[in-house]
Amino acid sequence: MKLAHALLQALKDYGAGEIFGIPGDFALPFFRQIELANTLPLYTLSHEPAVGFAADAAGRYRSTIGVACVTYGAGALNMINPVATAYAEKSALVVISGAPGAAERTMGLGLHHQVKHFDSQMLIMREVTCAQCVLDDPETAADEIARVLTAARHLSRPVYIELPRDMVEADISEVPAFKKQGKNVAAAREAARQTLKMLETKKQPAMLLGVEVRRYGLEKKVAKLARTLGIPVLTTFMGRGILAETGAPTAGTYLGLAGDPATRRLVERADGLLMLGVILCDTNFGVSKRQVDMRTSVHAFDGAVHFKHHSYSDIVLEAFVDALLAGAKKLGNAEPVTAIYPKGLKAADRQLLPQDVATAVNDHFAGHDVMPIASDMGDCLFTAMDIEHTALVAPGYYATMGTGIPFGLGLQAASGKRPLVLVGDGAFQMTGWELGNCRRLGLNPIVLLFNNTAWGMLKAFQKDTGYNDLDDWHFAELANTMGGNGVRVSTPGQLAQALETAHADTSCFQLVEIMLPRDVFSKTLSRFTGAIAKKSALSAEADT
Ligand code: S1T
Repeated sequence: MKLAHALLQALKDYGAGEIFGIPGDFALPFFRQIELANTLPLYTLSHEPAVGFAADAAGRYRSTIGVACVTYGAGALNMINPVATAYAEKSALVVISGAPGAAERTMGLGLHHQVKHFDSQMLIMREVTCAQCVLDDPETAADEIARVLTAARHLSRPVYIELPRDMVEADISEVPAFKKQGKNVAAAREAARQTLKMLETKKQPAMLLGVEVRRYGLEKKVAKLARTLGIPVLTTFMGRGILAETGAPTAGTYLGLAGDPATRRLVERADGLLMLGVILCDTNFGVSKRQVDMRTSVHAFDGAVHFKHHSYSDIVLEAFVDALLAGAKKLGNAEPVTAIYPKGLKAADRQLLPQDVATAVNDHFAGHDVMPIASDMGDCLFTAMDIEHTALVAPGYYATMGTGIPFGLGLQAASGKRPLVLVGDGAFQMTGWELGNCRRLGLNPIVLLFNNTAWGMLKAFQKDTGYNDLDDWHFAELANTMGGNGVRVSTPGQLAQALETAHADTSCFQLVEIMLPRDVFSKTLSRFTGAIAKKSALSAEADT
């Protein structure tokens, strides 16, 4: 069969639900086949960073692969940041790039979009992906596609497929079907037995969940495990939103000194901590008051289970969770600990503050269905920690801006659910314009734009700086020209009304521009920056 059709069918069989992309002459032949074959819907956007973020979000939501398709050079290299985000945050993003054909490589001329040499792009992509291939041989193409897509699913990391434009209609064999990772059941059982034995002896055990629980589609199983064990269940900052769609109660998100003290103590005072799929990084543990004691923790991550001072390698997370489920029994006697979120915003006629946005959203969710949330980096993400626990896609570790709107578009394309998007004015300046594609693509997110006319999070770190101030772009007034509705609000009453109006109008995207003071931040961000400042002061003192 034609290589293009074999590749498209394989993408679908390995879990993709759509393709995001921007064509270019090196990719035109493949885009033509995408349209003719109609195996997967194609969403074209305006700038490749958004293509990568949207595809990543779609894969995260589905716990499978997301697919981004771009042209050689200018397109693919424009997408390095989203691919790096996917790598750091363990997301199975598949990048397909058009490339020069064999004849063009022997013309003896430098080609447009080429960098140093023909393989420059592959060399750059190697650094931000876990597997790569060039489909330049019909004999090996099918197995190469299977190898790379399997790596994406097994390792939950991005992969790179380079497709020379003269190979799109080459005749190749069918791509071998996806095979789930082999399970080292005996090792998983032994690790689970030891884990449960340890937890049974503890007075204050707890469970901390990270992104791999979502990436490998294990939320239902982990929710059942949580209910059986009957111990407090929390998520990391990056893992926020995990279990939300299972209805299992969670005790909130562990944010160290940036979070609620009672929540913090559940993790830091746990004498037995079971960490599933948790990335050990600074945004998850950087502002801990008391470092997690790895001697009394079990950490299952990246295909291994680390137990006190030894590790079980080659244990896939699902096998470990299955083994825990098989042997689990109730450990705690206490009722499950459920986090409480602020509600009841008074419609007073006063300046809005970041905290009010979370309360207003919780009030709105109380009267309507909870919405999945896509968030950008900035105080909007810290504010999200006070919003009801719901499915959340956010750059909680790699922490890049520009994700919010594209994440929202990818989330809605994959889920069919209308998302709530949280974005600051600085990040909106980067990729907010992708909203202009909503009418053509049939998407209608509700966007809450935190407009403090500044790179506010940086001002929280450096208060007396002028270079972090931005102009007021009056974003709400631009919404209509982009095919949506926009409104600017400055008081709690106006915000509550704007949420109701936005919810009622499903005809197009709704942009609610929330005017906030430049130097007032959410409680969580204030505590986060305060904790960072205290830690750096302490380490500076220690050095003297
Ligand atoms: N560029 C990109 C692509 N990502 C980044 N994270 C940064 C720069 C650095 C950076 C932050 S937070 C921040 C910047 C520039 C300001 C965000 O401003 P805005 O979107 O308006 O949100 P808010 O005002 O709520 O902060 C992180 C710390 O590295």
